[in-house]
Amino acid sequence: MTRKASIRRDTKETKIGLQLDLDGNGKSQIQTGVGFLDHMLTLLSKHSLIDLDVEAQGDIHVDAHHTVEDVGICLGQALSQALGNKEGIARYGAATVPMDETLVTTAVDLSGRPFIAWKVDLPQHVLLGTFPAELAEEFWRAVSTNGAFNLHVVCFYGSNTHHQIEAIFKAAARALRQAVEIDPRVVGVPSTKGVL
Ligand SMILES: [Mn+2]
Repeated sequence: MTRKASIRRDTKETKIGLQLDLDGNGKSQIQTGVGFLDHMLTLLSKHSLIDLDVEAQGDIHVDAHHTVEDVGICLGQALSQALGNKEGIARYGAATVPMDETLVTTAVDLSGRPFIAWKVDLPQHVLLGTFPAELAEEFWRAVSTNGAFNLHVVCFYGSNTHHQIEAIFKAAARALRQAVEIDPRVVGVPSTKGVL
Protein backbone atom coordinates (compact mmCIF):
# COMPACT_ATOMS: atom_id res chain seq x y z
CA MET A 1 0.00 0.00 0.00
CA THR A 2 1.46 3.35 -0.98
CA ARG A 3 0.34 6.38 0.93
CA LYS A 4 1.00 9.15 -1.53
CA ALA A 5 -1.00 12.09 -2.78
CA SER A 6 -0.79 14.59 -5.58
CA ILE A 7 -2.72 17.84 -5.58
CA ARG A 8 -3.03 20.40 -8.33
CA ARG A 9 -4.91 23.59 -7.47
CA ASP A 10 -5.13 26.57 -9.79
CA THR A 11 -7.02 29.76 -8.99
CA LYS A 12 -6.69 33.36 -10.13
CA GLU A 13 -4.60 33.97 -7.01
CA THR A 14 -2.32 30.92 -6.86
CA LYS A 15 -1.20 27.95 -8.92
CA ILE A 16 0.04 25.11 -6.75
CA GLY A 17 1.36 21.62 -7.32
CA LEU A 18 1.96 19.52 -4.21
CA GLN A 19 3.03 15.89 -3.85
CA LEU A 20 3.65 13.99 -0.66
CA ASP A 21 4.54 10.52 0.56
CA LEU A 22 3.62 9.72 4.16
CA ASP A 23 6.13 6.87 4.25
CA GLY A 24 9.09 8.89 3.11
CA ASN A 25 12.23 9.91 4.93
CA GLY A 26 11.94 13.68 4.99
CA LYS A 27 13.12 14.60 1.49
CA SER A 28 11.65 17.80 0.12
CA GLN A 29 11.75 20.16 -2.77
CA ILE A 30 10.00 23.39 -1.93
CA GLN A 31 9.58 26.53 -3.97
CA THR A 32 6.72 28.81 -2.99
CA GLY A 33 8.16 32.24 -3.63
CA VAL A 34 7.87 32.97 0.10
CA GLY A 35 11.26 32.27 1.66
CA PHE A 36 10.13 31.78 5.24
CA LEU A 37 7.37 29.40 4.13
CA ASP A 38 9.97 27.38 2.19
CA HIS A 39 12.06 27.22 5.37
CA MET A 40 9.04 26.00 7.41
CA LEU A 41 7.91 23.40 4.83
CA THR A 42 11.42 22.04 4.49
CA LEU A 43 11.69 21.41 8.22
CA LEU A 44 8.10 20.14 8.37
CA SER A 45 9.11 17.45 5.89
CA LYS A 46 12.40 16.72 7.64
CA HIS A 47 10.84 16.24 11.08
CA SER A 48 7.65 14.46 9.96
CA LEU A 49 9.57 12.15 7.58
CA ILE A 50 6.86 12.98 5.05
CA ASP A 51 8.43 13.51 1.63
CA LEU A 52 7.08 16.78 0.27
CA ASP A 53 7.33 18.59 -3.04
CA VAL A 54 5.64 21.96 -3.37
CA GLU A 55 5.72 24.37 -6.26
CA ALA A 56 3.61 27.48 -5.89
CA GLN A 57 3.20 30.53 -8.06
CA GLY A 58 1.11 32.97 -6.11
CA ASP A 59 0.22 36.63 -6.25
CA ILE A 60 3.11 37.60 -3.98
CA HIS A 61 3.13 41.04 -5.60
CA VAL A 62 -0.01 41.55 -3.48
CA ASP A 63 1.36 39.87 -0.36
CA ALA A 64 2.08 36.36 0.91
CA HIS A 65 -1.42 35.74 2.25
CA HIS A 66 -3.01 33.79 -0.63
CA THR A 67 0.09 31.71 -1.24
CA VAL A 68 0.50 30.68 2.40
CA GLU A 69 -3.18 29.90 2.90
CA ASP A 70 -3.53 28.00 -0.39
CA VAL A 71 -0.42 25.89 0.22
CA GLY A 72 -2.04 25.02 3.56
CA ILE A 73 -5.25 24.01 1.77
CA CYS A 74 -3.29 21.77 -0.61
CA LEU A 75 -1.26 20.20 2.21
CA GLY A 76 -4.45 19.40 4.14
CA GLN A 77 -6.08 17.89 1.07
CA ALA A 78 -2.98 15.83 0.34
CA LEU A 79 -2.78 14.49 3.90
CA SER A 80 -6.41 13.44 3.73
CA GLN A 81 -5.97 11.83 0.29
CA ALA A 82 -2.80 9.94 1.30
CA LEU A 83 -4.36 8.66 4.55
CA GLY A 84 -7.21 7.05 2.63
CA ASN A 85 -9.52 5.15 4.97
CA LYS A 86 -6.92 5.42 7.79
CA GLU A 87 -6.68 1.69 8.44
CA GLY A 88 -3.86 0.77 10.77
CA ILE A 89 -2.77 4.29 11.71
CA ALA A 90 -1.81 5.46 15.20
CA ARG A 91 -4.35 8.32 14.77
CA TYR A 92 -3.08 10.45 17.69
CA GLY A 93 0.19 12.28 17.99
CA ALA A 94 1.62 14.87 20.35
CA ALA A 95 4.97 16.54 20.67
CA THR A 96 6.63 19.16 22.80
CA VAL A 97 9.51 20.94 21.11
CA PRO A 98 11.85 23.53 22.57
CA MET A 99 13.74 26.02 20.50
CA ASP A 100 16.08 28.04 22.66
CA GLU A 101 13.83 30.36 24.72
CA THR A 102 10.58 29.00 23.17
CA LEU A 103 8.50 25.96 24.17
CA VAL A 104 5.63 24.58 22.06
CA THR A 105 3.28 21.61 22.35
CA THR A 106 1.06 20.35 19.57
CA ALA A 107 -1.47 17.54 19.63
CA VAL A 108 -3.16 15.92 16.66
CA ASP A 109 -6.17 13.64 16.25
CA LEU A 110 -6.74 12.44 12.69
CA SER A 111 -10.42 12.24 13.55
CA GLY A 112 -12.06 13.31 10.30
CA ARG A 113 -13.25 16.43 12.13
CA PRO A 114 -11.61 19.78 11.44
CA PHE A 115 -10.77 21.77 14.55
CA ILE A 116 -7.94 24.05 15.53
CA ALA A 117 -7.15 25.43 18.97
CA TRP A 118 -4.43 28.05 18.71
CA LYS A 119 -3.03 29.28 22.00
CA VAL A 120 -0.10 31.27 20.73
CA ASP A 121 0.81 34.87 21.45
CA LEU A 122 2.46 36.10 18.28
CA PRO A 123 3.12 39.79 17.81
CA GLN A 124 1.02 41.41 15.08
CA HIS A 125 2.70 43.20 12.19
CA VAL A 126 5.97 41.30 12.46
CA LEU A 127 7.45 40.23 9.14
CA LEU A 128 9.76 37.24 8.72
CA GLY A 129 11.17 38.10 5.33
CA THR A 130 7.89 38.49 3.40
CA PHE A 131 5.91 36.26 5.77
CA PRO A 132 3.72 38.11 8.29
CA ALA A 133 3.75 36.24 11.62
CA GLU A 134 -0.04 36.06 11.81
CA LEU A 135 -0.11 33.84 8.71
CA ALA A 136 1.21 30.92 10.78
CA GLU A 137 -2.29 30.52 12.25
CA GLU A 138 -3.93 30.90 8.81
CA PHE A 139 -1.67 28.20 7.43
CA TRP A 140 -2.42 25.66 10.14
CA ARG A 141 -6.14 26.44 10.10
CA ALA A 142 -6.15 25.69 6.38
CA VAL A 143 -4.22 22.43 6.91
CA SER A 144 -6.43 21.14 9.72
CA THR A 145 -9.66 22.21 8.01
CA ASN A 146 -8.80 20.64 4.67
CA GLY A 147 -7.11 17.65 6.27
CA ALA A 148 -10.13 17.20 8.55
CA PHE A 149 -8.19 16.71 11.76
CA ASN A 150 -7.99 18.20 15.24
CA LEU A 151 -4.92 20.30 15.87
CA HIS A 152 -4.09 21.96 19.17
CA VAL A 153 -1.13 24.28 19.37
CA VAL A 154 0.11 25.81 22.61
CA CYS A 155 3.14 28.06 22.85
CA PHE A 156 3.94 28.21 26.57
CA TYR A 157 6.50 30.98 26.20
CA GLY A 158 8.95 32.47 23.75
CA SER A 159 10.19 35.89 22.74
CA ASN A 160 11.71 35.34 19.29
CA THR A 161 8.99 35.15 16.64
CA HIS A 162 11.10 33.11 14.22
CA HIS A 163 11.74 30.57 16.99
CA GLN A 164 8.08 30.48 18.01
CA ILE A 165 6.83 29.70 14.51
CA GLU A 166 9.66 27.30 13.79
CA ALA A 167 8.97 25.38 17.02
CA ILE A 168 5.28 25.20 16.04
CA PHE A 169 6.13 23.68 12.65
CA LYS A 170 8.59 21.24 14.22
CA ALA A 171 6.18 20.18 16.95
CA ALA A 172 3.38 19.77 14.40
CA ALA A 173 5.74 17.72 12.24
CA ARG A 174 6.61 15.41 15.14
CA ALA A 175 2.95 15.05 16.13
CA LEU A 176 1.91 14.27 12.55
CA ARG A 177 4.72 11.76 12.22
CA GLN A 178 3.31 9.83 15.18
CA ALA A 179 -0.31 10.14 14.11
CA VAL A 180 0.12 8.95 10.51
CA GLU A 181 2.42 6.09 11.47
CA ILE A 182 1.17 2.59 10.74
CA ASP A 183 0.94 0.65 14.01
CA PRO A 184 1.12 -3.09 13.26
CA ARG A 185 -1.04 -3.84 16.32
CA VAL A 186 -3.93 -1.71 15.03
CA VAL A 187 -6.45 -3.85 13.19
CA GLY A 188 -8.65 -1.87 10.81
CA VAL A 189 -9.60 1.72 11.60
CA PRO A 190 -8.65 2.92 15.12
CA SER A 191 -12.13 4.06 16.10
CA THR A 192 -14.94 2.34 18.01
CA LYS A 193 -17.25 3.89 15.38
CA GLY A 194 -15.40 1.94 12.72
CA VAL A 195 -14.90 5.04 10.58
CA LEU A 196 -12.59 8.03 10.78
MN1 LIG B 1 15.01 29.02 11.33
